[in-house]
Amino acid sequence: MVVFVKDKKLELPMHHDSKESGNYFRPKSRFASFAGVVNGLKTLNKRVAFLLFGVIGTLLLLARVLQGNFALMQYIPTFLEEQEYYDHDFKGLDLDTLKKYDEGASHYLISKGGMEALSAEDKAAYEQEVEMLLASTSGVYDLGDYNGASNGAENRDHVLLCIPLRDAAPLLPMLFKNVMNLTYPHELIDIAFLVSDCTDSGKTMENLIEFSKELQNGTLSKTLEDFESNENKGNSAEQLYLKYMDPHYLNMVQDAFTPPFHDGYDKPFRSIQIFEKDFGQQIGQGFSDRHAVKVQGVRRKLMGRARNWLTANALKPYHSWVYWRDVDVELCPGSVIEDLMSHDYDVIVPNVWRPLPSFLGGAQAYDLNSWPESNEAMKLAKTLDEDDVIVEGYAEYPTWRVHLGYLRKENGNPQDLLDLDGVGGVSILARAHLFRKGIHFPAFTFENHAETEAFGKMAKKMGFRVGGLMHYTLWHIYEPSDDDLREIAKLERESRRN
Ligand SMILES: Nc1nc2c(ncn2[C@@H]2O[C@H](COP(=O)(O)OP(=O)(O)O)[C@@H](O)[C@H]2O)c(=O)[nH]1
Ligand SMILES: [Mg+2]
Repeated sequence: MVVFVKDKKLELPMHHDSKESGNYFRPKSRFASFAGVVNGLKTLNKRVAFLLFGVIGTLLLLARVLQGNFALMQYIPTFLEEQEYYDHDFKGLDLDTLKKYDEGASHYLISKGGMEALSAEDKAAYEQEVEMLLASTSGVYDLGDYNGASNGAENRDHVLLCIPLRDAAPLLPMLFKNVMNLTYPHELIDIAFLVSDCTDSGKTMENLIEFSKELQNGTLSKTLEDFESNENKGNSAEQLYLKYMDPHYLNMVQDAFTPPFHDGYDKPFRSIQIFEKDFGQQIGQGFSDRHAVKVQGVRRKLMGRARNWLTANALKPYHSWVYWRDVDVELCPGSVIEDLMSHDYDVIVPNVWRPLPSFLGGAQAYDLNSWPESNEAMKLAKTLDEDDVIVEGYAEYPTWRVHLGYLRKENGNPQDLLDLDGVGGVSILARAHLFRKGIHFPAFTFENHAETEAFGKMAKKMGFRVGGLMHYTLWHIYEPSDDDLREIAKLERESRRN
């Protein structure tokens, strides 16, 4: 009954409890790099090593404090207790322990005489190691377990949060604050970014990597404070339009970004992945460039390709839901994922509005891509070429559709839902199994639509429920168009004259 034969003694290697000793999923303190130094000193007296460590640490701390940087003092490393940080592809592997199996280690589990030679504890530890060894190269998933429950947070459903980015460096602080503000348990969210076709000399990527590291370190709040106080210096000319915005809206923004935040605000996410891939997008990312009617078909098909690359690379078998979010959402309830889930739809979107300067009416429906199909649009489609893409909000395409955007009432019931065909992409929650079934964001013309509207139509065609919330509102940022900037300049000149 010898299971393995060990060369030397009847002993198992020390069981390494990843929860007690430094684990590589644990947020590292800024002292992390000293771990290597301490290791190197193992041969010396441990006391000397710790004394050295302590002295160097204290000196560093003093130096930072003297510089007036208190970030270090505010950060207390904590162990991430939630099992979900370590499950599935992040099983608690201890690579040092597993290393010996590279050499084909062998063990006696019982004595040669047939007597139990191992304590129950040793046996359990050994079994855990074997389990770990198996988990390092194999995994089993019952895909029936990941269908997405309407009470996903209680059901411990894993969510993939997908965020496409292009030339988005200035928007990243706002995005990350909104991401931290998500109350869906962070340990259940994997974040996947796709950065494409940037023309900002790598600024989007550089900041994204920096903020992601800080987010996972639990130190992003402080980093953003420092970052923004540097960035905002001398920026007042660009912020001129704020004079013309509704003060009530500006107060809502101020409130949203002022503590106290929810308990899990600074908590790391289960994982962050950043993908980079260019698709040759030529259309500028400025407001007026990207909203010209003639560029819509090309732009939206390219966005479709980008989204498909992102899901194809990031979706894991254990994800039950996928939440798509644009970088340029300014205001969003932190509970948006739970709220959208609670309706038990397969694809669901909120209403998306944007604030406007007072001379343009103060606010407006932004996302016109969420709608139920209309007879007029079906008739219009019949007159178009197979490859033509209908885009909403342009006189060239009179669809007479009812837009989710225009149904919003300020004090309407946020639960009110409308069945939809097309959906906009600013914030989409979809069950992950739709993507597994092949539903995607068409990068070609599908029923005279592309990207997110075609996604909604395709989901509907495959029998899924697609809906939108009429009075549950997310606010897209206001980006002054060329015309708006001219108007603001004119008003400023007039006010100086008076
Ligand atoms: N990866 C990638 N992301 C993009 C591209 N174009 C826009 N985005 C991102 O996709 C989201 C929606 O784009 P945006 O230009 O704001 O769309 P709009 O608000 O409908 O005009 C934002 O998060 C952008 O940063 C692109 O070509 N590739
Ligand atoms: Mg946008």
